[in-house]
Amino acid sequence: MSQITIKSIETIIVDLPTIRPHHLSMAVMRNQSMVIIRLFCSDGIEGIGEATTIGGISYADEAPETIKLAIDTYFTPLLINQDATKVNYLMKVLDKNVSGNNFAKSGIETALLDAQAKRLNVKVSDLFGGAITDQLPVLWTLASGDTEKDIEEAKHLISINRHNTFKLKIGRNEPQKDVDHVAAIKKALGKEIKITVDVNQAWSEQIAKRYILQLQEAGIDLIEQPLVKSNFDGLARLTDFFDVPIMADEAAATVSDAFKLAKIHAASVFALKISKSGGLTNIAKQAAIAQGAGISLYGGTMLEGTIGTLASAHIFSTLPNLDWGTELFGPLLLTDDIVKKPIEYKDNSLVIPEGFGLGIELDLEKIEKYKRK
Ligand code: MUC
Ligand code: MG
Repeated sequence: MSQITIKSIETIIVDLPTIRPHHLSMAVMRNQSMVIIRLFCSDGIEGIGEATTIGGISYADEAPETIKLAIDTYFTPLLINQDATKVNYLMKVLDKNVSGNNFAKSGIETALLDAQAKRLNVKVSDLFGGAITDQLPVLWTLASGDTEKDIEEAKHLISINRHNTFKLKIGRNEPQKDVDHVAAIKKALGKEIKITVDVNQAWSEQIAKRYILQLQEAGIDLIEQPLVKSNFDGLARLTDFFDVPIMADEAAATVSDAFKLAKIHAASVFALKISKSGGLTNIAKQAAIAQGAGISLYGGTMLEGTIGTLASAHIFSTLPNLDWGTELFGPLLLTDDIVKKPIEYKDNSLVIPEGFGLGIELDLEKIEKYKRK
């Protein structure tokens, strides 16, 4: 059989408005910019991928424009005419020749896996031993910037059975103001509703000690990334000190971060994201480290659209220790979609579609409409 090769790679920046402003400690999002990757192979199969970050270059050290440039200028010449079926080999070539750029690598690996799974008539999750479940629990982030609006939003989502767990983004205001905001929402929604908070690295260790105590007393279920991502020892001290579980997000980016954090038990939970880790295969490796260390898992998002969200869902669906569910709500934060059939969300969960590969088809008219000119 003649070799199946990669013929061309197209990258498209798509800008989609959000349904409301989304307030994080480092940025306020009013739209989301996604790099969509179309990888065309000699057997006529197209693999689709997505590389997306948050708030331009404020969240991570890659931005939509640098992701597109890195793929077009540096990744593509390394991949063209190579065997499209050798995903691990191609990722090794990229790792050897490209330093960092994990978001871009994740988008390319997604496209390669989508193509390979379609070629074999299986789902992407089947390439990792198969899904344990076809439905993943999904929380919603309340981040309108206004306490009353957040309460109203949560009550509505609870009433239509779309979400029963909420994450609050804090770290943008004075700590006491943020903690009062969280406590007011917890009180309004009641004991049954789980609330987590994401500080996105905004606190020093001393501030964290003082205010996590208040959050714990208010009944908050999980504290995400209170300290700067490089402070692994500080995170370990907080994990040891508090009853409320501490989750590493920005700190737990790569496989080697997972190993170093696990070694000192710096967190009780890891937030996994395909973008930070450089792809789905690395998520499986991080998950194995966590499992060995008795650390729970949470399926994180970089607020990707449907493609990145489903790529994440496929790998998360194979993990036995996804104790904290997921936050794969990215497409619901956007006013429109660029695939023919949007993801179904029901019973506080995301339903992974039937169909080979990721199980989606691009809507090329929508891509044309939202494509950055
Ligand atoms: C983050 O740091 O977790 C995930 C959900 C959300 O609202 O923001 C992201 C980023
Ligand atoms: Mg986070």
